[in-house]
Amino acid sequence: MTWQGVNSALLAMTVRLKNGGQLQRHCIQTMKRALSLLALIAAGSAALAAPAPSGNLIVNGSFESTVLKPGSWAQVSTLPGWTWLAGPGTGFEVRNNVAGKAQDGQNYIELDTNGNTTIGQYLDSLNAGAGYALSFWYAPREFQPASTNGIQVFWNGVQLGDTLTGLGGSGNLWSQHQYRVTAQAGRNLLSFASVGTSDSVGGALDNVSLNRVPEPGSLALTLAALGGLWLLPRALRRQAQSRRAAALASTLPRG
Ligand SMILES: [Ca+2]
Ligand SMILES: [Ca+2]
Repeated sequence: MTWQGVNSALLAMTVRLKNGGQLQRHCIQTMKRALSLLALIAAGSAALAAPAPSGNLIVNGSFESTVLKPGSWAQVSTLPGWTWLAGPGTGFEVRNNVAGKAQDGQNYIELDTNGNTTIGQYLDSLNAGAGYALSFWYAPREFQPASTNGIQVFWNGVQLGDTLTGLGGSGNLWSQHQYRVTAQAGRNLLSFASVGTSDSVGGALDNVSLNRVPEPGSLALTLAALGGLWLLPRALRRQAQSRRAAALASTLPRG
């Protein structure tokens, strides 16, 4: 029987028992409340169990698709997942553990290729209005001043946070940066730009990830339903006690 069927049956019972006692009506109301709570639990569980995109949604976020000899670097015209957006030339500078180690895997990229460059990744399958957790790692170029090491990150053309820069030490001194972004309808664009002195040395980027943030409403709904399930037996016991007390009082002689 469907939920609508159960509800209709309960309504019919209520009509038939219209001239019945208060006890019967209490029973019907209690059953309806219990079924409503079960429906709420089912809805919450379905929302929680609904398949949500999982894992890193960025293609080639660690720049490992390019095969390089260890300790070497190269400028390549294409980089899987990524699009050259602006800057001198059209190259991506990929480095395999040279002038500092990668933060993840073997490769990372330097954004000031032959000059300040902007690269990006288009994302066409995000859910409009949904939240996503963006994470990436940045390092200033070793032994270079902050004036040449800046990078900026943009979500759909809007800069996230401040310009990242710093004085480079020995090797890559990686730091993680995280932002919460919201997807717009249709195509979304994550982009990175090198800024500061345009001189072919600059900030490095590695291990870019974007993951769907679970919607808190689904979790809250399920927890509320489970809380109601825990409280239900106590509520039913109290109603039964009230009904027994009322029934006993009705049998006592009136003074
Ligand atoms: Ca990497
Ligand atoms: Ca630079």
